Amino acid sequence: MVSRKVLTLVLVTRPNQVLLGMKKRGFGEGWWNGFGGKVEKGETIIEAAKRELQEECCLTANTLTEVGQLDFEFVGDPQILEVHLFTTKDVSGVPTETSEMKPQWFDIDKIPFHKMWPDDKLWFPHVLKGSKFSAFFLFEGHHKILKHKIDVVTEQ
Ligand code: 6U4
Ligand code: NA
Ligand code: NA
Repeated sequence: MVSRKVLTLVLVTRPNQVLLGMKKRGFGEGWWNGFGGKVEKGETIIEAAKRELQEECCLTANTLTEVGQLDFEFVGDPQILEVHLFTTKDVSGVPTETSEMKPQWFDIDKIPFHKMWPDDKLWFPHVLKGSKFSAFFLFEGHHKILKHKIDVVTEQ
């Protein structure tokens, strides 16, 4: 049976820069990524996105804008990961390293795609333009994309 696991991913931006975190453990360890994780029972997706941002880098999101959904299938695994992607410019606090993530600001022309999930280079340009989109990726292992499709919902 195909099941879906719902996750969140938050990109914090400021002019010409995006905040990424080096994942120190677990899924995606060793790669730079936005902040996020599993939606828990009894919370909304937005509540989960805010909680994970707080837990992983000590920032409070005052607003979040939903910009896209990323669905990931892995060959041999019946579980689809459904990742809800948000952006925000409006946060309180200071990015702080935690046991899960080490945050760092990157210039948008110096995003370290070679040390990120391989799908990121495909959809980041849409986010940076302000487009909304829905995407699907079929992975073999964690490094190889066999198929992908990105549908832009609102073009910018
Ligand atoms: P626990 O088990 O509680 O430590 P949790 O923090 O809930 O885990 P985690 O860290 O496994 O969840 O969440 C994975 C994070 O990685 C989510 O923010 C979604 C994100 N993610 C998963 N696949 C991705 C991919 N292919 N590209 C990407 N982000 C991905 O950019
Ligand atoms: Na996480
Ligand atoms: Na979590």
